[in-house]
Amino acid sequence: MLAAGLMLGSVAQLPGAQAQTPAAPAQSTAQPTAAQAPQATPQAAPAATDPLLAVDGGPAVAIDPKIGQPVDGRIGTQPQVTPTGERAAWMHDYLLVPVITAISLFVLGLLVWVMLRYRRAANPVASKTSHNTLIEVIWTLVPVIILVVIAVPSIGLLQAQFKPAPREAITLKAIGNQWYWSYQYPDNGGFEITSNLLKEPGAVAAGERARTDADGPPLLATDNRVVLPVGVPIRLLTTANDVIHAWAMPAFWVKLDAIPGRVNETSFTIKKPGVYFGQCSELCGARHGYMPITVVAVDKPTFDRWVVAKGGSVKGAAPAAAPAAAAPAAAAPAATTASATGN
Ligand SMILES: [Cu+2]
Repeated sequence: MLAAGLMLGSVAQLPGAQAQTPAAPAQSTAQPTAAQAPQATPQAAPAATDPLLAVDGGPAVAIDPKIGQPVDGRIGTQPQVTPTGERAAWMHDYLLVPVITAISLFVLGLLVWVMLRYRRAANPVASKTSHNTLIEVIWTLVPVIILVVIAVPSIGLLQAQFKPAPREAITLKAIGNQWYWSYQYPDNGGFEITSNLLKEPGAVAAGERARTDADGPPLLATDNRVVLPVGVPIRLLTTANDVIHAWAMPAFWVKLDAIPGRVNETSFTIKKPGVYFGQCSELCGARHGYMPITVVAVDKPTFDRWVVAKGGSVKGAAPAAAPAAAAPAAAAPAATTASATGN
């Protein structure tokens, strides 16, 4: 509550601007905010009735300890679960690493050869040669060819990483705050969730929820996970409320700055259901290391059920009978939140 009070205080100094900053639930999953503003905190009731929507209103998905998180002793990139990520990992593993390895070994070989063959004892009279046209042409042309060979797939990959999402994409807007992430789903009624680090069992106050292994690794697990559908293009928008953050998810090959007053965009499609962990990757202050990102990728029907449970709406779907009845009340303030937050 203190944190919420401070944040509200600071918001008041900015006339009109971002009056609905998702300030309230900064530190705790408990809901001390009910009495405040029309926040529409999406801890919707239907969640409790659906076993799939058990954990903090998110689908319960088993964590594969080898995918979507760092693994002890592993070298290289995390296993990629998006087409762009697979392409980038291929380029790294089968083009860049072999080229740089060959160049390094070649230069090392030349150095060793020069040190042995042309040391003073073996070669007392130094050559006075200062030019050799053939060698100069070779050592100019070969690097040019190497760079062109790298550039061709590299430019295509760069383009793929920032290709605008197709029309039917689902939008996830990630908003960086000191020091947590909040998320909006503008294509699904604009509801919002807030994602905080789950502290270790020894570090929580009495009654506060602590991390368990089912939540994920230490410093990476969050209370409210981002839920996204598999096989559907995702349009990721990032922005921030205070300083520059960066939304980074290694298994998706995504790292995008979140800048106050500005919206950045990229897109990706998740191929594999699972739980994926990432972190803020822009030094954003004292607790920069404590604003992790957790994404649960599920099939589209499960995603749709989660959206409805959160008070959101699903495009193209006829409003479901029972849960939708509760939705409009929650959805309306959520929509004003989205528009007031602007960008
Ligand atoms: Cu940050």
